Amino acid sequence: MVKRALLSVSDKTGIVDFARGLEKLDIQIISTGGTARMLRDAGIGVTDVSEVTGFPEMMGGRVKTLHPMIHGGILCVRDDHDHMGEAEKVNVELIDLVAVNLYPFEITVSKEGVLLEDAIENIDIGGPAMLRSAAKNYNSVTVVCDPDDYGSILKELRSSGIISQKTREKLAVRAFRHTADYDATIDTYLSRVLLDEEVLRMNFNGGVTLRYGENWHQDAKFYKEVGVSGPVLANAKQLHGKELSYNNYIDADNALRTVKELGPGKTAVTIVKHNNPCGLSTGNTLLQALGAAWDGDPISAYGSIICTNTVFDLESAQFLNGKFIEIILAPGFEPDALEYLRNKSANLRLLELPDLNEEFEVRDTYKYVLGGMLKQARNMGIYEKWETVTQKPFPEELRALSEFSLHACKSVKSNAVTLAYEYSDGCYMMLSMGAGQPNRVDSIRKLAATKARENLAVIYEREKPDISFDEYCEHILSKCVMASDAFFPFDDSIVHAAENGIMYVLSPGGSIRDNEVISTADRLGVSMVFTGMRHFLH
Ligand code: 93A
Repeated sequence: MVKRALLSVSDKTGIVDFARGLEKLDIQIISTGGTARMLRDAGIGVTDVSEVTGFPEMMGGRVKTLHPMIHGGILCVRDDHDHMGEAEKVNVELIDLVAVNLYPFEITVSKEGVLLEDAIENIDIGGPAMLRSAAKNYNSVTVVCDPDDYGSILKELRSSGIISQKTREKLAVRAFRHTADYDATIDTYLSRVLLDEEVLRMNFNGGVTLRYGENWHQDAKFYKEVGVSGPVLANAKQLHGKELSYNNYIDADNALRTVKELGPGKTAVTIVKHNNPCGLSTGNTLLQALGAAWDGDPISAYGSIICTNTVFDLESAQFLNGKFIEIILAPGFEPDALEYLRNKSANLRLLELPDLNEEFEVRDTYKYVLGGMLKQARNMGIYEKWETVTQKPFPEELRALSEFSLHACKSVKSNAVTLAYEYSDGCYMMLSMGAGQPNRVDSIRKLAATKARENLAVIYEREKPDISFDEYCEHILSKCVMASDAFFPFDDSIVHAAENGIMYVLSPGGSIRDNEVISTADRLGVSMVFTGMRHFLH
Protein backbone atom coordinates (compact mmCIF):
# COMPACT_ATOMS: atom_id res chain seq x y z
CA MET A 1 0.00 0.00 0.00
CA VAL A 2 1.17 3.49 -0.77
CA LYS A 3 -0.10 5.89 1.88
CA ARG A 4 2.53 8.64 1.93
CA ALA A 5 4.73 9.91 -0.85
CA LEU A 6 7.66 12.28 -0.73
CA LEU A 7 8.16 14.42 -3.82
CA SER A 8 11.29 16.52 -4.21
CA VAL A 9 12.35 17.32 -7.72
CA SER A 10 14.59 19.78 -9.54
CA ASP A 11 13.21 18.87 -12.95
CA LYS A 12 9.57 19.63 -12.32
CA THR A 13 8.36 18.07 -15.59
CA GLY A 14 5.10 16.19 -15.00
CA ILE A 15 5.22 16.55 -11.23
CA VAL A 16 1.89 18.41 -10.90
CA ASP A 17 -0.02 15.74 -12.82
CA PHE A 18 1.75 13.02 -10.89
CA ALA A 19 0.92 14.61 -7.53
CA ARG A 20 -2.66 15.19 -8.59
CA GLY A 21 -2.93 11.53 -9.52
CA LEU A 22 -1.52 10.50 -6.15
CA GLU A 23 -3.85 12.86 -4.31
CA LYS A 24 -6.84 11.33 -6.08
CA LEU A 25 -5.72 7.96 -4.75
CA ASP A 26 -5.76 9.43 -1.23
CA ILE A 27 -2.00 9.38 -0.93
CA GLN A 28 -0.59 12.04 1.36
CA ILE A 29 2.12 14.18 -0.22
CA ILE A 30 5.19 15.54 1.54
CA SER A 31 7.39 17.92 -0.36
CA THR A 32 10.39 20.26 -0.26
CA GLY A 33 10.37 24.07 -0.75
CA GLY A 34 10.14 24.67 -4.50
CA THR A 35 8.27 21.48 -5.28
CA ALA A 36 5.75 22.09 -2.48
CA ARG A 37 5.17 25.65 -3.71
CA MET A 38 4.48 24.47 -7.23
CA LEU A 39 2.06 21.79 -6.09
CA ARG A 40 0.25 24.16 -3.75
CA ASP A 41 -0.08 26.71 -6.56
CA ALA A 42 -1.77 23.95 -8.56
CA GLY A 43 -4.25 23.42 -5.72
CA ILE A 44 -2.75 20.18 -4.45
CA GLY A 45 -2.62 19.54 -0.71
CA VAL A 46 0.98 19.24 0.50
CA THR A 47 2.74 18.78 3.83
CA ASP A 48 6.07 20.59 4.02
CA VAL A 49 9.13 18.53 4.81
CA SER A 50 9.95 21.05 7.55
CA GLU A 51 6.66 20.21 9.23
CA VAL A 52 7.61 16.52 9.19
CA THR A 53 11.16 17.06 10.47
CA GLY A 54 10.36 19.88 12.88
CA PHE A 55 13.32 21.74 11.42
CA PRO A 56 13.31 24.54 8.91
CA GLU A 57 14.98 23.90 5.56
CA MET A 58 18.32 25.54 6.25
CA MET A 59 21.65 26.72 4.89
CA GLY A 60 20.19 27.80 1.58
CA GLY A 61 18.52 24.42 1.12
CA ARG A 62 21.65 22.36 1.76
CA VAL A 63 19.85 20.66 4.63
CA LYS A 64 16.21 19.92 3.88
CA THR A 65 15.49 16.23 3.99
CA LEU A 66 18.61 14.94 5.77
CA HIS A 67 16.72 13.99 8.89
CA PRO A 68 15.72 10.79 10.76
CA MET A 69 12.03 11.66 10.39
CA ILE A 70 12.54 11.37 6.62
CA HIS A 71 15.12 8.59 6.38
CA GLY A 72 13.54 6.62 9.22
CA GLY A 73 10.24 6.80 7.33
CA ILE A 74 11.88 5.50 4.18
CA LEU A 75 14.32 2.94 5.57
CA CYS A 76 12.13 1.29 8.18
CA VAL A 77 11.65 -2.41 7.39
CA ARG A 78 7.91 -2.90 7.64
CA ASP A 79 7.92 -6.50 8.79
CA ASP A 80 10.67 -5.95 11.38
CA HIS A 81 9.08 -5.55 14.82
CA ASP A 82 12.04 -3.67 16.24
CA HIS A 83 12.11 -1.20 13.35
CA MET A 84 8.40 -0.57 13.60
CA GLY A 85 8.60 -0.20 17.38
CA GLU A 86 11.42 2.33 17.15
CA ALA A 87 9.55 4.29 14.49
CA GLU A 88 6.48 4.43 16.65
CA LYS A 89 8.45 5.51 19.70
CA VAL A 90 9.80 8.63 18.00
CA ASN A 91 6.74 9.25 15.85
CA VAL A 92 8.41 8.46 12.54
CA GLU A 93 5.69 8.09 9.94
CA LEU A 94 6.35 5.71 7.05
CA ILE A 95 7.05 6.97 3.54
CA ASP A 96 6.07 4.48 0.84
CA LEU A 97 6.95 6.30 -2.35
CA VAL A 98 9.87 8.61 -3.09
CA ALA A 99 9.98 10.65 -6.30
CA VAL A 100 13.22 12.58 -6.53
CA ASN A 101 15.33 13.96 -9.29
CA LEU A 102 18.60 15.64 -8.59
CA TYR A 103 20.18 19.09 -8.84
CA PRO A 104 21.28 19.41 -12.46
CA PHE A 105 25.02 18.94 -11.94
CA GLU A 106 25.81 17.69 -15.45
CA ILE A 107 23.93 20.52 -17.16
CA THR A 108 25.62 23.05 -14.86
CA VAL A 109 29.18 21.89 -15.54
CA SER A 110 28.59 21.59 -19.27
CA LYS A 111 27.94 25.35 -19.44
CA GLU A 112 30.87 27.35 -20.71
CA GLY A 113 32.76 29.26 -18.03
CA VAL A 114 30.91 27.61 -15.13
CA LEU A 115 32.21 28.71 -11.74
CA LEU A 116 33.42 26.07 -9.31
CA GLU A 117 31.05 27.49 -6.63
CA ASP A 118 28.07 26.96 -8.94
CA ALA A 119 29.18 23.43 -9.69
CA ILE A 120 29.59 22.67 -5.98
CA GLU A 121 26.19 24.12 -5.11
CA ASN A 122 24.69 21.81 -7.72
CA ILE A 123 26.01 18.70 -6.01
CA ASP A 124 22.87 17.14 -4.59
CA ILE A 125 23.36 15.40 -1.25
CA GLY A 126 19.88 14.95 0.17
CA GLY A 127 18.38 13.76 -3.13
CA PRO A 128 20.77 10.84 -3.70
CA ALA A 129 20.46 9.94 0.00
CA MET A 130 16.69 9.61 -0.40
CA LEU A 131 16.97 7.72 -3.67
CA ARG A 132 19.44 5.30 -2.11
CA SER A 133 17.37 4.86 1.08
CA ALA A 134 14.24 4.13 -0.94
CA ALA A 135 16.10 1.87 -3.38
CA LYS A 136 17.67 -0.07 -0.50
CA ASN A 137 14.23 -0.61 1.00
CA TYR A 138 12.66 -1.65 -2.32
CA ASN A 139 10.79 -4.45 -0.54
CA SER A 140 8.47 -1.79 0.85
CA VAL A 141 9.21 1.47 -0.93
CA THR A 142 8.78 2.62 -4.52
CA VAL A 143 11.49 4.92 -5.84
CA VAL A 144 11.05 7.07 -8.92
CA CYS A 145 13.94 9.07 -10.36
CA ASP A 146 12.69 9.59 -13.90
CA PRO A 147 9.60 11.71 -14.76
CA ASP A 148 8.99 9.31 -17.68
CA ASP A 149 7.89 6.70 -15.11
CA TYR A 150 5.16 8.80 -13.43
CA GLY A 151 2.48 7.64 -15.85
CA SER A 152 3.11 3.93 -15.45
CA ILE A 153 3.30 4.24 -11.66
CA LEU A 154 -0.09 5.93 -11.52
CA LYS A 155 -1.49 3.35 -13.88
CA GLU A 156 -0.30 0.49 -11.71
CA LEU A 157 -1.61 2.13 -8.55
CA ARG A 158 -4.99 2.76 -10.13
CA SER A 159 -5.34 -0.75 -11.49
CA SER A 160 -4.07 -2.81 -8.56
CA GLY A 161 -3.86 -0.40 -5.63
CA ILE A 162 -0.22 -1.34 -5.08
CA ILE A 163 3.14 -1.23 -6.83
CA SER A 164 4.33 -4.75 -7.53
CA GLN A 165 7.56 -6.19 -6.16
CA LYS A 166 8.86 -6.55 -9.72
CA THR A 167 8.29 -2.87 -10.49
CA ARG A 168 9.90 -1.82 -7.22
CA GLU A 169 12.96 -3.97 -7.95
CA LYS A 170 13.31 -2.52 -11.44
CA LEU A 171 12.96 1.03 -10.16
CA ALA A 172 15.46 0.40 -7.35
CA VAL A 173 18.16 -0.74 -9.76
CA ARG A 174 17.44 2.27 -11.93
CA ALA A 175 17.78 4.58 -8.94
CA PHE A 176 21.13 3.09 -7.89
CA ARG A 177 22.35 3.35 -11.47
CA HIS A 178 21.21 6.95 -11.56
CA THR A 179 23.05 7.93 -8.38
CA ALA A 180 26.14 6.01 -9.54
CA ASP A 181 26.14 7.94 -12.83
CA TYR A 182 25.55 11.17 -10.95
CA ASP A 183 28.53 10.59 -8.67
CA ALA A 184 30.66 9.53 -11.65
CA THR A 185 29.92 12.86 -13.32
CA ILE A 186 30.96 14.72 -10.15
CA ASP A 187 34.14 12.65 -9.91
CA THR A 188 35.04 13.33 -13.55
CA TYR A 189 34.49 17.08 -13.16
CA LEU A 190 36.21 17.54 -9.81
CA SER A 191 39.15 15.31 -10.77
CA ARG A 192 39.77 17.60 -13.70
CA VAL A 193 39.20 20.90 -11.91
CA LEU A 194 40.76 20.18 -8.52
CA LEU A 195 43.36 17.52 -9.32
CA ASP A 196 44.09 18.14 -13.00
CA GLU A 197 43.39 14.47 -13.62
CA GLU A 198 41.43 13.03 -16.53
CA VAL A 199 39.03 10.24 -15.61
CA LEU A 200 37.35 8.08 -18.21
CA ARG A 201 34.15 6.38 -17.18
CA MET A 202 32.28 4.38 -19.71
CA ASN A 203 28.63 3.67 -19.42
CA PHE A 204 27.43 0.44 -20.93
CA ASN A 205 24.68 -1.88 -19.78
CA GLY A 206 22.18 -4.50 -20.86
CA GLY A 207 24.99 -6.96 -21.52
CA VAL A 208 23.88 -9.94 -23.60
CA THR A 209 25.79 -13.18 -23.56
CA LEU A 210 27.06 -14.23 -26.97
CA ARG A 211 27.48 -17.86 -27.89
CA TYR A 212 31.27 -17.41 -27.84
CA GLY A 213 33.90 -14.80 -28.58
CA GLU A 214 36.25 -14.65 -31.53
CA ASN A 215 36.72 -18.40 -31.05
CA TRP A 216 34.58 -21.16 -29.51
CA HIS A 217 36.56 -21.37 -26.29
CA GLN A 218 36.23 -17.65 -25.47
CA ASP A 219 33.29 -16.32 -23.40
CA ALA A 220 31.82 -13.12 -24.73
CA LYS A 221 29.16 -10.47 -24.17
CA PHE A 222 27.89 -7.40 -25.95
CA TYR A 223 26.99 -4.26 -23.99
CA LYS A 224 25.13 -1.30 -25.38
CA GLU A 225 26.32 2.20 -24.66
CA VAL A 226 23.83 4.00 -22.42
CA GLY A 227 21.99 6.75 -24.26
CA VAL A 228 23.68 6.09 -27.61
CA SER A 229 21.72 7.41 -30.54
CA GLY A 230 22.19 7.68 -34.27
CA PRO A 231 23.07 5.13 -36.91
CA VAL A 232 25.06 2.70 -34.79
CA LEU A 233 24.91 -1.06 -34.95
CA ALA A 234 23.56 -1.24 -31.39
CA ASN A 235 20.42 0.54 -32.62
CA ALA A 236 19.79 -1.86 -35.51
CA LYS A 237 16.70 -4.05 -35.39
CA GLN A 238 17.15 -7.69 -36.27
CA LEU A 239 14.38 -8.85 -38.59
CA HIS A 240 15.54 -12.40 -39.18
CA GLY A 241 18.23 -14.97 -38.52
CA LYS A 242 20.43 -16.32 -35.76
CA GLU A 243 21.66 -13.99 -33.02
CA LEU A 244 24.76 -11.98 -33.88
CA SER A 245 28.10 -13.51 -33.00
CA TYR A 246 31.08 -11.64 -31.57
CA ASN A 247 32.76 -11.53 -34.99
CA ASN A 248 29.47 -10.43 -36.58
CA TYR A 249 29.44 -7.34 -34.36
CA ILE A 250 32.96 -6.41 -35.39
CA ASP A 251 32.42 -7.00 -39.10
CA ALA A 252 28.97 -5.39 -39.25
CA ASP A 253 30.38 -2.34 -37.47
CA ASN A 254 33.18 -2.18 -40.03
CA ALA A 255 30.69 -2.55 -42.90
CA LEU A 256 28.53 0.23 -41.51
CA ARG A 257 31.43 2.62 -41.00
CA THR A 258 32.76 1.86 -44.48
CA VAL A 259 29.45 2.51 -46.22
CA LYS A 260 29.02 5.71 -44.24
CA GLU A 261 32.47 6.86 -45.38
CA LEU A 262 30.96 7.25 -48.85
CA GLY A 263 28.16 9.48 -47.62
CA PRO A 264 24.45 9.28 -48.29
CA GLY A 265 24.46 10.67 -51.87
CA LYS A 266 24.89 7.65 -54.09
CA THR A 267 23.90 4.03 -53.56
CA ALA A 268 26.85 2.30 -51.92
CA VAL A 269 27.59 -1.28 -50.95
CA THR A 270 30.36 -2.79 -48.92
CA ILE A 271 31.19 -6.43 -48.39
CA VAL A 272 33.25 -7.15 -45.29
CA LYS A 273 35.27 -10.16 -44.25
CA HIS A 274 37.46 -10.39 -41.17
CA ASN A 275 37.17 -6.70 -40.36
CA ASN A 276 38.22 -5.50 -43.83
CA PRO A 277 36.06 -4.43 -46.72
CA CYS A 278 36.82 -6.84 -49.56
CA GLY A 279 34.21 -5.25 -51.80
CA LEU A 280 33.14 -1.63 -52.03
CA SER A 281 31.30 0.20 -54.74
CA THR A 282 28.84 2.85 -55.71
CA GLY A 283 26.15 2.39 -58.35
CA ASN A 284 23.07 3.85 -59.95
CA THR A 285 21.03 1.01 -58.51
CA LEU A 286 21.55 -1.30 -55.59
CA LEU A 287 21.85 -4.28 -57.90
CA GLN A 288 24.55 -2.55 -59.94
CA ALA A 289 26.51 -1.52 -56.82
CA LEU A 290 26.15 -4.97 -55.29
CA GLY A 291 27.45 -6.63 -58.45
CA ALA A 292 30.45 -4.30 -58.60
CA ALA A 293 31.22 -4.79 -54.91
CA TRP A 294 31.03 -8.53 -55.46
CA ASP A 295 33.48 -8.25 -58.38
CA GLY A 296 35.95 -6.61 -55.96
CA ASP A 297 36.67 -10.06 -54.51
CA PRO A 298 34.18 -12.79 -55.33
CA ILE A 299 36.20 -15.41 -53.45
CA SER A 300 36.37 -13.56 -50.14
CA ALA A 301 32.72 -12.52 -50.36
CA TYR A 302 31.80 -16.07 -49.26
CA GLY A 303 30.41 -15.81 -45.70
CA SER A 304 30.59 -12.03 -45.75
CA ILE A 305 28.67 -9.16 -44.25
CA ILE A 306 26.96 -6.80 -46.65
CA CYS A 307 25.96 -3.26 -45.81
CA THR A 308 24.24 -0.73 -48.03
CA ASN A 309 22.87 2.77 -47.59
CA THR A 310 19.81 1.95 -49.73
CA VAL A 311 16.63 -0.01 -49.01
CA PHE A 312 17.25 -3.60 -50.05
CA ASP A 313 15.17 -4.65 -53.06
CA LEU A 314 14.10 -7.98 -54.53
CA GLU A 315 16.48 -7.90 -57.53
CA SER A 316 19.44 -7.47 -55.20
CA ALA A 317 18.13 -10.21 -52.92
CA GLN A 318 17.88 -12.52 -55.93
CA PHE A 319 21.47 -11.67 -56.91
CA LEU A 320 22.49 -13.34 -53.65
CA ASN A 321 20.82 -16.61 -54.59
CA GLY A 322 23.29 -19.45 -54.01
CA LYS A 323 25.75 -17.14 -52.25
CA PHE A 324 26.53 -17.63 -48.56
CA ILE A 325 26.08 -14.37 -46.62
CA GLU A 326 26.21 -13.89 -42.85
CA ILE A 327 24.47 -10.51 -42.50
CA ILE A 328 22.73 -7.88 -44.57
CA LEU A 329 22.54 -4.46 -42.92
CA ALA A 330 20.40 -1.85 -44.63
CA PRO A 331 18.18 1.13 -43.82
CA GLY A 332 15.23 -1.08 -44.76
CA PHE A 333 14.03 -4.02 -46.83
CA GLU A 334 11.29 -4.04 -49.45
CA PRO A 335 8.62 -6.51 -48.25
CA ASP A 336 9.21 -8.91 -51.19
CA ALA A 337 12.97 -8.75 -50.66
CA LEU A 338 12.49 -9.48 -46.98
CA GLU A 339 10.33 -12.47 -47.73
CA TYR A 340 12.80 -13.76 -50.31
CA LEU A 341 15.75 -13.40 -47.95
CA ARG A 342 13.86 -14.98 -45.05
CA ASN A 343 13.26 -18.01 -47.23
CA LYS A 344 16.84 -18.06 -48.46
CA SER A 345 18.23 -19.14 -45.12
CA ALA A 346 17.08 -19.45 -41.53
CA ASN A 347 20.48 -18.25 -40.39
CA LEU A 348 20.97 -15.16 -42.56
CA ARG A 349 20.82 -12.20 -40.20
CA LEU A 350 18.85 -9.25 -41.55
CA LEU A 351 19.48 -5.99 -39.74
CA GLU A 352 17.43 -2.88 -40.30
CA LEU A 353 18.81 0.51 -39.34
CA PRO A 354 16.30 3.11 -40.58
CA ASP A 355 18.50 6.12 -39.79
CA LEU A 356 21.60 4.56 -41.35
CA ASN A 357 22.08 7.67 -43.48
CA GLU A 358 21.97 10.08 -40.56
CA GLU A 359 25.24 11.48 -39.26
CA PHE A 360 27.15 9.54 -36.61
CA GLU A 361 26.80 11.28 -33.26
CA VAL A 362 29.73 9.33 -31.87
CA ARG A 363 32.80 11.58 -31.98
CA ASP A 364 35.49 9.43 -30.41
CA THR A 365 36.72 5.88 -30.70
CA TYR A 366 38.17 3.70 -27.95
CA LYS A 367 40.43 0.71 -27.95
CA TYR A 368 41.20 -1.47 -24.96
CA VAL A 369 44.80 -2.55 -24.55
CA LEU A 370 45.60 -4.80 -21.62
CA GLY A 371 45.44 -2.56 -18.58
CA GLY A 372 44.59 0.60 -20.45
CA MET A 373 42.22 2.39 -22.75
CA LEU A 374 43.10 4.46 -25.78
CA LYS A 375 40.78 7.21 -26.90
CA GLN A 376 41.01 9.21 -30.09
CA ALA A 377 38.84 11.46 -32.20
CA ARG A 378 37.26 9.70 -35.16
CA ASN A 379 39.23 9.93 -38.40
CA MET A 380 37.33 12.59 -40.32
CA GLY A 381 38.13 13.83 -43.82
CA ILE A 382 40.25 12.33 -46.58
CA TYR A 383 42.85 14.89 -47.60
CA GLU A 384 44.34 18.12 -46.31
CA LYS A 385 45.84 19.25 -49.60
CA TRP A 386 45.83 18.18 -53.23
CA GLU A 387 49.32 18.67 -54.56
CA THR A 388 50.50 17.06 -57.78
CA VAL A 389 54.15 16.34 -57.12
CA THR A 390 55.10 14.65 -60.41
CA GLN A 391 55.90 16.06 -63.85
CA LYS A 392 52.95 14.20 -65.28
CA PRO A 393 49.82 16.07 -64.23
CA PHE A 394 47.05 14.35 -62.30
CA PRO A 395 43.82 14.74 -64.32
CA GLU A 396 41.08 16.64 -62.51
CA GLU A 397 38.56 14.16 -64.04
CA LEU A 398 40.04 11.54 -61.70
CA ARG A 399 39.32 13.59 -58.56
CA ALA A 400 36.01 11.89 -57.66
CA LEU A 401 37.45 8.41 -58.30
CA SER A 402 40.46 9.41 -56.18
CA GLU A 403 38.21 10.48 -53.35
CA PHE A 404 36.45 7.11 -53.53
CA SER A 405 39.83 5.38 -53.38
CA LEU A 406 40.80 7.41 -50.31
CA HIS A 407 37.52 6.58 -48.54
CA ALA A 408 38.12 2.92 -49.32
CA CYS A 409 41.73 3.11 -48.16
CA LYS A 410 40.66 4.70 -44.87
CA SER A 411 38.48 1.66 -44.18
CA VAL A 412 41.13 -0.98 -44.85
CA LYS A 413 43.59 -2.16 -42.19
CA SER A 414 47.15 -0.87 -42.51
CA ASN A 415 49.30 -1.14 -44.45
CA ALA A 416 46.49 -0.40 -46.86
CA VAL A 417 46.44 0.25 -50.56
CA THR A 418 43.28 0.36 -52.65
CA LEU A 419 42.79 0.29 -56.38
CA ALA A 420 39.69 2.18 -57.46
CA TYR A 421 38.12 1.92 -60.89
CA GLU A 422 35.26 3.80 -62.58
CA TYR A 423 33.45 0.75 -63.93
CA SER A 424 30.53 2.75 -65.31
CA ASP A 425 29.89 6.50 -65.69
CA GLY A 426 30.19 8.03 -62.20
CA CYS A 427 30.10 4.58 -60.54
CA TYR A 428 33.18 3.39 -58.71
CA MET A 429 34.40 0.09 -57.38
CA MET A 430 37.32 -1.08 -55.31
CA LEU A 431 38.92 -3.35 -57.88
CA SER A 432 41.23 -4.77 -55.24
CA MET A 433 43.02 -3.89 -52.06
CA GLY A 434 46.02 -4.87 -50.01
CA ALA A 435 45.40 -4.99 -46.27
CA GLY A 436 47.07 -5.71 -42.98
CA GLN A 437 50.60 -6.29 -44.20
CA PRO A 438 53.51 -5.19 -42.04
CA ASN A 439 55.09 -3.61 -45.13
CA ARG A 440 53.51 -1.50 -47.81
CA VAL A 441 55.27 -3.03 -50.75
CA ASP A 442 53.69 -6.46 -50.07
CA SER A 443 50.26 -4.84 -49.88
CA ILE A 444 50.81 -3.57 -53.41
CA ARG A 445 52.81 -6.29 -55.12
CA LYS A 446 51.55 -9.46 -53.46
CA LEU A 447 48.00 -8.36 -52.75
CA ALA A 448 46.43 -5.40 -54.55
CA ALA A 449 48.11 -5.96 -57.92
CA THR A 450 47.76 -9.74 -57.85
CA LYS A 451 44.15 -9.62 -56.66
CA ALA A 452 43.30 -7.02 -59.31
CA ARG A 453 44.35 -9.44 -62.05
CA GLU A 454 42.47 -12.32 -60.40
CA ASN A 455 39.29 -10.25 -60.13
CA LEU A 456 39.70 -9.00 -63.67
CA ALA A 457 40.04 -12.60 -64.88
CA VAL A 458 36.52 -13.29 -63.60
CA ILE A 459 35.12 -10.18 -65.27
CA TYR A 460 37.07 -10.95 -68.47
CA GLU A 461 35.55 -14.44 -68.61
CA ARG A 462 32.08 -13.02 -68.12
CA GLU A 463 32.33 -10.08 -70.51
CA LYS A 464 34.60 -11.67 -73.11
CA PRO A 465 36.08 -8.43 -74.46
CA ASP A 466 37.73 -8.50 -77.87
CA ILE A 467 41.29 -8.16 -76.56
CA SER A 468 43.78 -10.44 -74.84
CA PHE A 469 43.62 -10.78 -71.06
CA ASP A 470 46.93 -8.93 -70.66
CA GLU A 471 45.72 -6.07 -72.83
CA TYR A 472 42.48 -6.00 -70.87
CA CYS A 473 44.32 -5.78 -67.53
CA GLU A 474 46.63 -3.09 -68.86
CA HIS A 475 43.67 -1.11 -70.17
CA ILE A 476 41.76 -1.23 -66.87
CA LEU A 477 44.70 -0.80 -64.51
CA SER A 478 45.93 2.26 -66.42
CA LYS A 479 42.66 3.98 -65.46
CA CYS A 480 42.74 3.01 -61.78
CA VAL A 481 43.70 5.27 -58.91
CA MET A 482 45.80 3.66 -56.23
CA ALA A 483 45.57 5.16 -52.74
CA SER A 484 48.09 4.41 -50.03
CA ASP A 485 47.18 5.00 -46.38
CA ALA A 486 50.65 6.31 -45.53
CA PHE A 487 53.71 7.64 -47.33
CA PHE A 488 56.07 5.47 -49.36
CA PRO A 489 59.23 5.03 -47.31
CA PHE A 490 61.13 3.88 -50.43
CA ASP A 491 60.51 4.07 -54.16
CA ASP A 492 59.92 0.30 -54.50
CA SER A 493 56.15 0.70 -54.11
CA ILE A 494 56.09 3.04 -57.12
CA VAL A 495 58.20 0.59 -59.12
CA HIS A 496 55.74 -2.24 -58.39
CA ALA A 497 52.73 -0.06 -59.11
CA ALA A 498 54.18 0.99 -62.50
CA GLU A 499 55.19 -2.59 -63.31
CA ASN A 500 51.53 -3.50 -62.92
CA GLY A 501 50.39 -0.66 -65.13
CA ILE A 502 49.10 1.56 -62.32
CA MET A 503 49.65 5.16 -63.38
CA TYR A 504 47.78 7.27 -60.81
CA VAL A 505 48.85 7.23 -57.21
CA LEU A 506 47.75 9.03 -54.03
CA SER A 507 49.91 9.24 -50.96
CA PRO A 508 49.97 11.55 -47.95
CA GLY A 509 53.69 12.21 -48.64
CA GLY A 510 56.06 13.19 -45.87
CA SER A 511 58.79 10.56 -46.15
CA ILE A 512 62.44 11.61 -45.90
CA ARG A 513 62.81 9.92 -49.29
CA ASP A 514 59.92 11.77 -50.94
CA ASN A 515 62.32 13.20 -53.56
CA GLU A 516 63.53 9.73 -54.49
CA VAL A 517 59.94 8.46 -54.69
CA ILE A 518 58.89 11.42 -56.87
CA SER A 519 61.84 11.08 -59.28
CA THR A 520 61.13 7.35 -59.71
CA ALA A 521 57.48 8.22 -60.46
CA ASP A 522 58.70 10.78 -63.03
CA ARG A 523 61.03 8.25 -64.62
CA LEU A 524 58.22 5.67 -64.91
CA GLY A 525 55.56 8.12 -66.10
CA VAL A 526 53.44 7.78 -62.94
CA SER A 527 51.31 10.72 -61.85
CA MET A 528 51.15 11.28 -58.10
CA VAL A 529 49.28 13.54 -55.69
CA PHE A 530 50.30 14.20 -52.11
CA THR A 531 47.27 14.58 -49.84
CA GLY A 532 48.94 15.50 -46.55
CA MET A 533 46.61 13.21 -44.58
CA ARG A 534 47.58 9.78 -43.29
CA HIS A 535 44.97 7.09 -42.69
CA PHE A 536 46.50 4.36 -40.57
CA LEU A 537 43.91 1.91 -39.28
CA HIS A 538 44.93 -0.79 -36.84
O1 93A B 1 20.89 20.50 -0.86
S1 93A B 1 20.53 19.14 -0.76
O2 93A B 1 21.54 18.21 -1.01
N1 93A B 1 19.97 18.83 0.73
C1 93A B 1 18.82 18.23 1.02
O3 93A B 1 18.57 17.94 2.20
C2 93A B 1 17.89 17.94 -0.04
N2 93A B 1 16.69 17.38 -0.02
C3 93A B 1 16.21 17.37 -1.28
N3 93A B 1 19.31 18.88 -1.76
C4 93A B 1 18.17 18.29 -1.36
N4 93A B 1 17.11 17.93 -2.12
C5 93A B 1 16.97 18.20 -3.54
O4 93A B 1 16.23 19.38 -3.71
C6 93A B 1 16.24 17.17 -4.35
O5 93A B 1 17.08 16.13 -4.80
C7 93A B 1 15.67 17.97 -5.50
O6 93A B 1 16.53 17.95 -6.59
C8 93A B 1 15.60 19.40 -4.97
C9 93A B 1 14.20 19.87 -4.88
O7 93A B 1 14.15 21.10 -4.24
P1 93A B 1 12.87 22.03 -4.29
O8 93A B 1 11.70 21.18 -3.99
O9 93A B 1 13.10 23.07 -3.22
O10 93A B 1 12.79 22.64 -5.65
